[in-house]
Amino acid sequence: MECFELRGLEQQVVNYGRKEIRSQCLVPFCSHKERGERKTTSRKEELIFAMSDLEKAMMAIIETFHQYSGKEGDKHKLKKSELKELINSELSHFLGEIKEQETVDKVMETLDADGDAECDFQEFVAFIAVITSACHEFFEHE
Ligand SMILES: [Ca+2]
Ligand SMILES: [Ca+2]
Repeated sequence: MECFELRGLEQQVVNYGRKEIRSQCLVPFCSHKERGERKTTSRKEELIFAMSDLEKAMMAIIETFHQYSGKEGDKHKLKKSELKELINSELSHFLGEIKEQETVDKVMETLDADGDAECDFQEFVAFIAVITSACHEFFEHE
């Protein structure tokens, strides 16, 4: 299948995260039963249907980022309020709830590698990698 070719796949995935997934009504995240009942009608749907759990998790990272980054200001960057909302809504089991503005400031300062006072996707992925690594340590020693 040509959509599995490595060349251009990265861009396809990025485009997916930005535009397509919203209109796909979260097909990759629905249950196996629902998916089984759904007829694949397009190449994009076939790709989503064929994705592994790891690939779906990667798509979830992209989708989640854009769900919050698109709320205010630059649609491709998280400002502090968007970052806070994302952490409190999507990472509460791993990070707990952020209440103090001071904590938000500190988190942004830590994540903001290029110093523009916002968190872009690359900075966000680095953040997810750090949390995932910490979870790995934690669950390894459980
Ligand atoms: Ca934004
Ligand atoms: Ca930044």
